[in-house]
Amino acid sequence: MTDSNDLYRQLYRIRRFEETVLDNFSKGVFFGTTHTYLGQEANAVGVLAHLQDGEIVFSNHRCHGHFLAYGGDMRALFAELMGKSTGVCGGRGGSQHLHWQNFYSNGVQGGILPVAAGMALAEKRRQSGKLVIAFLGDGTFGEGVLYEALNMASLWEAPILFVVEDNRIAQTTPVELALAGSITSRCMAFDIPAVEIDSSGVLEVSSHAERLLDEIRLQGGPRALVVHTCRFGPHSKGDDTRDPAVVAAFRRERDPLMIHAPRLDPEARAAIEAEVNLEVETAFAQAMDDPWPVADWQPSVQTTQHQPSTSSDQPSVLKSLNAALHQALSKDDGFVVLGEDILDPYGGAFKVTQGLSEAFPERVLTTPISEAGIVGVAAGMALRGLRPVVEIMFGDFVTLIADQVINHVAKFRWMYNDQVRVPLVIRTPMGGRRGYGPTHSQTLEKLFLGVPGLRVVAPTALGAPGDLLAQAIIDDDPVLFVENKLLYLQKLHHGDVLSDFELHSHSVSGTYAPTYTLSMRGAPAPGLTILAYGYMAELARQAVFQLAYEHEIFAELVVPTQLSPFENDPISASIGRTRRVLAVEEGTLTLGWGAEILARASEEMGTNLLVSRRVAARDLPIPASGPLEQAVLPGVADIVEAARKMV
Ligand SMILES: Cc1ncc(C[n+]2csc(CCOP(=O)(O)OP(=O)(O)O)c2C)c(N)n1
Repeated sequence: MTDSNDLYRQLYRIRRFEETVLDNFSKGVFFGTTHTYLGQEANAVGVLAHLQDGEIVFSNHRCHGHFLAYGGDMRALFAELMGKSTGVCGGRGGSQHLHWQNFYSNGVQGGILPVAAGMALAEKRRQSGKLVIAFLGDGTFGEGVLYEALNMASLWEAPILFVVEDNRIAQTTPVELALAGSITSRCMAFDIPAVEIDSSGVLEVSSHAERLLDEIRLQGGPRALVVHTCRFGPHSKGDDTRDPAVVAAFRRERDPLMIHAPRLDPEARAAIEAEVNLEVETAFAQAMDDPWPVADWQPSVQTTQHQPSTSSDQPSVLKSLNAALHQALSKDDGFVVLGEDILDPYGGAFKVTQGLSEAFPERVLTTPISEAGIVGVAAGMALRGLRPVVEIMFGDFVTLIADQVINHVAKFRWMYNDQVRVPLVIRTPMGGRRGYGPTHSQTLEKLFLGVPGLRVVAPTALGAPGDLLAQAIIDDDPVLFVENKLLYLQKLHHGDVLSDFELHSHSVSGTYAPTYTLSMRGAPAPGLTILAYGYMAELARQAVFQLAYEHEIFAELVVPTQLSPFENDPISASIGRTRRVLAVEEGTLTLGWGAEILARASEEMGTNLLVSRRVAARDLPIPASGPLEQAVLPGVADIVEAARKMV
């Protein structure tokens, strides 16, 4: 157990750090935002006093105190807040986004909690005996994803301590205006044993935390510590709407330093304060002198060509994907599959996961209906070295995972300055033509195109979707793997179907997902480039055939399997030859993928581009009725008609 002097030193370090930050914000030294921990120091110090080697801390926007109590470097923290290259994350993260050793923080309320639970589950799976501590505030109890995380943490007995710092206010909103019932009972409703204390005393926080952490280590499962605490400063820099008399009373009666100080010898206390004052001054001055980072990251793209293998006996797309999952799971016990209703005998809504749970019962997890939570948990597992594959039952529900994908999964590597990897695959069936109606038929991947840090891949029957999935599974970075529903029962092409076509596969460096080009064998040079992916590539292939035989229009079809990051080389090579481009997609027309294709072509070619068009779904929800659905979604006839207008 840490001695009293040391506890005081830690409390005082945080206090002086935060005061220095606030003072200097008003002088313009810092930029952006900050959320200081003044008044709450006892929580971080008391809880983290019991952290053991290799254990994990996940924190939120108010993370400086947690970071310093974890053992983080003060100069690096100042530097991070200043945006300097010596910062904890090289200036990429700033005040709310820190990562060092086993410490992580992110500034989106609630979003970290499934990730933290996933980390705890990864530690449990590998029987490391290590636990996770996750800090959150009372206001975060308004976020739905928190309850997904509590549910899964309890259900799967994740070794995690939720530390709720209940300072009775969220930004400017008092808890009375935002929270019904009690935080402790909410935790207990999930069968998570919870202890509630009303204290700013570091010893009291410490003794409760110690007991709960010991319980987790001995018995497993989650626990919660709910601490009524007092925020002394503004929410961030100057936004305190509370009555100053209330805050003054907190400072008089609930100051963790004043509560703890009488336990120290006054001389020892003065010496500690002098040492810390010097440490803070020095760290601040060093950070001020530290260099600014240089933006020197460059994507590198090179194109090479290769022929795909050909064999006449082809499985369906579904079988190919299913086989890839079986193979991955049999190779390495770090691979896990999570999703709703994926257990056998049902085997998932579209059967891509069939047979997996029977063969690998320990590593195939059926989940609650918690799309955001599942992705968060899987992200936590991925951060701790597992390789999860998540199934989102219908692509329409990617709206629910957007925060996890965009603000967590895709950002971690970059904002933590390349120190982590998130080897996570999110598979999902997309698309219409099955009469499932407006909320189960959409093509929504365009919402995720252009999200930095995320690879979006769409297999076709032209290549081997299973190989593509296998590559995605061993990718160290996150992949959104979009499977069009109509492709599932389609046999992989080669042999007969493609005998009329010349097929090339282009692999661009930096990705394993090829772009295919396809043109009529023995035909004159194509005068039009048609671009399509996923199932639309199938319809476009039929259109290319029809255009050649019925209209003597020869087109080259370009089919990327990686939609994002956007790989322009094979596309622009084709458009450079034909000078005409038709982009075809199943998503809605406006602000879609095709718009990007046309914009790139026109930027590159200017007036050399003779004509460009798009074929896409109408800007309408997708109706269930067959004829209505057909009228909304693009078909072969639409592609043929558009092409004829262009040539
Ligand atoms: C999803 C989300 N919504 C809103 C915000 C803006 N915001 C940042 S902190 C905060 C208040 C959080 O309150 P609480 O969880 O009680 O933590 P405290 O600030 O009191 O430590 C809000 C609304 C955010 N960061 N993330």
